[in-house]
Parts: sequence; structure tokens; C-alpha cells
Amino acid sequence: MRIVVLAGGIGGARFLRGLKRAVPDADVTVIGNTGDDIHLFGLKVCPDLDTVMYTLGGGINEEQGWGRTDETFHLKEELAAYGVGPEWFGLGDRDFATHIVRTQMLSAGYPLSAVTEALCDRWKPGVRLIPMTDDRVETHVAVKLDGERKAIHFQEYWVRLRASVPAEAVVPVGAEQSKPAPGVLEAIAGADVILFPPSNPVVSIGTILAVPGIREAIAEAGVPVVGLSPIVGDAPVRGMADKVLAAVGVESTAAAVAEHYGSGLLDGWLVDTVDAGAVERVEADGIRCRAVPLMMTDVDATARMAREALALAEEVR
Ligand code: GDP
Ligand code: FO1
Ligand code: CA
Repeated sequence: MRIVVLAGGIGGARFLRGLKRAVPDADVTVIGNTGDDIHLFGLKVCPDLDTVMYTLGGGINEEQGWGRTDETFHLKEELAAYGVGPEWFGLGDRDFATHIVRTQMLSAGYPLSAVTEALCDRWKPGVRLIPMTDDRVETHVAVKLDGERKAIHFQEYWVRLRASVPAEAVVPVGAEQSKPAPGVLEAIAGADVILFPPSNPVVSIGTILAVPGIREAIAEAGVPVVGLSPIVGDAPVRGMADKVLAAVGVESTAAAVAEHYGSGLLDGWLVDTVDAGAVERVEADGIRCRAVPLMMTDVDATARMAREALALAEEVR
């Protein structure tokens, strides 16, 4: 079975681990969000690609959900001693190596998709991980700071400000001019099923869908498209999805997120059992909906979620 998954960082990566447990023989292609990417200390950092690669490759810091296991921060401390920041972004020594290799290869002329493949040669995530685009796309968030409206990088909004001020707009800068990376449209066209894991609907999956051609290819693939809600009990399980959903005028409920994707894109939607009351409303919108446990407490629980998603895909096929 050929499965295509659109993934952000932690939510996407953890779901993928469950999917691999549920269907070990499946041929899984992951289209990764690169809107979170940021240039720091002259290096290109791709948080969501790395979170998927480290999680599936066994290198992730499990408690944190991002960054390397067994990490140290000597390099960051030395940079800070020179007064070189930003200090608010926690890049560890082991993680730095990934960004150095990536940046070196990009400088030598390799596209991000080829660089990601090379990095995955080491981590062997067991999926084909492709960035949504080889072009530069950066998510910026419009906020009001000291009475002034400013656009800041998504990482500054989330990591420095902890989403403590309202997001007034979310813009994937560069997306309109970007092209899907090689292999993205081919994977979608060749898929047997397309899954939206419980990733952030705005700054992860929304950003991937903003790359011209990707949304259209999914809608035209003619195969089941099934999503799992990242909103449980009217709140994100973790992160700032509520803040960025508000910026695009969507309430933080499992039903509203399904409607935001729409029946033109989604065939099936899983909500958590606590949101069973949403099933009727989602089905009224023409999206087949089931309520099942959606907390990724461990890999077995996540594998059950993946099986439910694939079962729903068969129902709507
Ligand atoms: P990020 O890039 O690290 O923010 O990760 P993603 O975009 O892939 O996923 C973030 C989303 O995952 C958040 O909106 C969370 O609410 C959601 N999430 C995290 N853990 C769980 C879980 O156990 N169950 C569900 N349903 N959603 C989760
Ligand atoms: N998230 C944080 O909350 N604080 C950090 O200092 C931080 C550093 C970091 C370094 C590398 C990396 O790949 C990810 C990192 N993240 C950090 C996570 C990441 O920026 C965000 O969780 C996601 O991009 C949110 O979608
Ligand atoms: Ca992310």
C-alpha cells in the first residue's frame, strides 16, 4: 500500500511512528513542512524535517519531542559568550552537526530534497521524507508589539514569545512562488491513500497546502483523504494551534478544523471520543467522521489510530 502523509513536526512524527507499527510493509512517503525553517548562525535549520527524521530514526529527545537525545549545549554557550545570539532558540551540539552538513550541501548546490535524502541515509527513518518544496518558504506571523504591527518569523512567535500575543495573520512567505519538490506530485498521484496526521492545520498542513499544485493534486488524486484531529476537547493537545487557527478565523474545535479543510479535500475525519458530539456536524458537511481515542500516549495507541484512519479510508473508497 502506498501511503502519502503531509506532516509537521511532533504531531506528524509521532503519528508516523504509529503508522509504521500498524503497517510495517507500507510504502510511506512523507511530505514535510518547511515553513518553520529558519537561518541561524549562517546555518539552515529545518525543525519539522528534523523532528520527523530524528523521531523515526531513533535520535529524538522523547520528552521534548524535538531536538536530539543525549544533547549538550557547549556551542550555544560559547556563541553566547561572544554575544552572538539568538539565545532563545535552543540548538544543541549534536543537532548543530545536522545543520552544518545541510548548509554545506546547500552551498555546494544540492537542493533541499537531495540534502534531506542524504541526511536520511544516516537516520534511516523507514519512510521517504521529501520537503514540500526546494524553494525558500518562511512562515511569518503578524502581531502587535508595543502598539506596533510587525511581522515576525514563526519561530520567534512560538519559541521566543510562546504565542503569548494574538496572531493577527499567518503568512507563508514565498509559498506563492514555490514549486513542489521533485517527487511530491508523483507521490500524491501514485498514492492509494493520503493521510493528514494530527499536525497543525495552519502552520504545518496549511503551509504544505499553500505550495501551488499540492492541494490540487490531492483533490484530484481520486483516492481517500483521511485526517485526524489535532484538536481534542476544543483545545490543541500541545502547541499553539488555537492561536494560529484564530488568525485564520477558525474556532479551535475538531469539527471546525474539518470544515476548514473542507469536503473538497477531505473524505474522512477522525475526532477523539471526547468530541463524539462533533461527528454529526462533520458528516453534515459531507465528510465521513468517526470518534475514536486520539491521544498518542504510546506507539501502540498511535498504531490503533493509524489503523482507524486506514479503516475509514476503506469505508469511503
Ligand atoms: P509541530 O510542527 O511540532 O508543531 O507538530 P505538528 O504540526 O506535526 O503537530 C502539532 C499538533 O499535534 C498540535 O496541534 C497538537 O495539538 C497535535 N498533537 C500533539 N500530540 C497529539 C496527540 O497525542 N493527539 C492528537 N490528536 N493531537 C496531538
Ligand atoms: N522549540 C522550542 O520550544 N524551543 C526551542 O528552543 C527549540 C529549538 C529547536 C531546535 C531545533 C529544532 O529542530 C526544533 C526546535 N524547537 C524548539 C522546536 C520547533 O521549533 C517547534 O516545535 C516547531 O517548529 C513548532 O512547530
Ligand atoms: Ca512545526
